[in-house]
Amino acid sequence: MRLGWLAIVVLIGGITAAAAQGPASTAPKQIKVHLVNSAGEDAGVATFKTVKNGVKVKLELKNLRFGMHAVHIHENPVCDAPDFAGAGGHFNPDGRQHGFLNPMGHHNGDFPGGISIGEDHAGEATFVLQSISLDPGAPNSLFLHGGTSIVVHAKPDDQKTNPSGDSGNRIACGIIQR
Ligand SMILES: [Cu+2]
Repeated sequence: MRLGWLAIVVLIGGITAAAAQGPASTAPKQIKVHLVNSAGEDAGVATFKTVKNGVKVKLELKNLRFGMHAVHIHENPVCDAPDFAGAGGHFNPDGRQHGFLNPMGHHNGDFPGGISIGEDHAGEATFVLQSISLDPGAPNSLFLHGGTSIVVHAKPDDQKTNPSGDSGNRIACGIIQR
């Protein structure tokens, strides 16, 4: 019975969508993104969730090299190991420069910190990014132009060097799509 009602609600929703649909009605509340490392191995998961002041990003990563690593949202939904060059530059619809310490900053896809990977090659970190959205209709939507990607770098982010924080090679990547 419950499924039946759901189906009806979905149907009505679909019929009225063209007229009544605000972008928020189709925005996923949460998405999970799977990352791969340069060797094509599973590098863990990033979970994106809409919160009051932005999007909360929880990183649960593995199979990565020990140390601090920069993390960014990049502009293309492409993760082409081993160098992930296809991910393109940082997601930056607002047209700013890189880094939270840059007076001209920051990119929409910049993270205020990085992730610390332990000797077990795993690590966790959580951030709230205020300049991105899961709302497909928003100008700063992660789903703009077919999606974006989340990229982990070999080095930490200095938060000021344009355009990429002197963060070195790309060592993991996950495609962000609806
Ligand atoms: Cu990057």
